[in-house]
Amino acid sequence: MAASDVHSGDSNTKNALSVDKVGVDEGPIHLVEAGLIDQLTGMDWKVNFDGHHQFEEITAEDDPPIGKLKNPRFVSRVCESVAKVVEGHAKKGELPVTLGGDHSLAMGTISGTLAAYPDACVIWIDAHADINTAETTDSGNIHGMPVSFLMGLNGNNNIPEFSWVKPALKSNRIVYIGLRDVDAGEKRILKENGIRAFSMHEVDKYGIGKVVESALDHVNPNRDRPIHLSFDVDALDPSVAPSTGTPVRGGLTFREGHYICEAIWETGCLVALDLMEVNPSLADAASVQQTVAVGCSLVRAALGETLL
Ligand code: EXY
Ligand code: MN
Ligand code: MN
Ligand code: MN
Repeated sequence: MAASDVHSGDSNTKNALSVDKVGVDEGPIHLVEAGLIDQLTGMDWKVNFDGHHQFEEITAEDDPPIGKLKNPRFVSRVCESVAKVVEGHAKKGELPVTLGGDHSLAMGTISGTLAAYPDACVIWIDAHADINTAETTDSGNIHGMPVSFLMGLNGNNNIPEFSWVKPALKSNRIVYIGLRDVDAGEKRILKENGIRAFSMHEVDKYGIGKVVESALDHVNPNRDRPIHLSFDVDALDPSVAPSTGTPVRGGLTFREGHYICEAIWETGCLVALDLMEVNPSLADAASVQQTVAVGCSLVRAALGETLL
């Protein structure tokens, strides 16, 4: 097997502006301490573990909101750095696995993937669409916005702090699975841009097998484009993955989540993987252990672990 590169990062600060998200930076540490690297090595991957990226925090006074955006300078700085790391590994033919951390990091990981593979497509597994713009966001949390930056929906990214983000993601190169908590402004953006999304309604109606096939037919009809899989654990039902910042009931089962990962692996097109939003601070020890174990298991499934 080719080398994979596992690294972790977090675009979240612990300052007073982000108390709603404190703790998500611990997620990657738990995933690694649970033995993820050894598990992948045991699957014959040659793993280069970058370690946990550390970033100098910016104090709240030095990082006031820009418009509604919270912690904009810090989030941007972390994502830009992650973009360079992912691009570098991808260009060496390695498969970058990024453990979050906050899903705002996908602004970095997908920028890196698209710099290395301009024709890549994105499969985004989430309860949320994460496509609010600086205008439509109510919360100001950038983890609800990365797709809008990747698509250049913020006035072509004219917020100077985010001007490094190239609007490289085309609306027909991203597909969602698992949505069930989408803001009104986001629904409008999805419609206006013709973005294909499979909500939990479609998963219930057609079954996960058909949904994944249709999603691939949309973004990768000939199964020849590189795939970036960005998996937010809150796509899973909270009974399966309770330790996450924005749980929404009615989510994917354990097997539906794993099926997605297995089916993407089977295409042979996977070039980058994110596992995001594991937050060990938000639940009791047993729930944390359960969520971390599911997270490791999803990564293994996406990297070719078979059931037989
Ligand atoms: N749509 C809401 C917002 O923009 O604040 C909630 C976003 C939650 C995002 C999580 C990571 O997927
Ligand atoms: Mn988050
Ligand atoms: Mn997300
Ligand atoms: Mn989410």
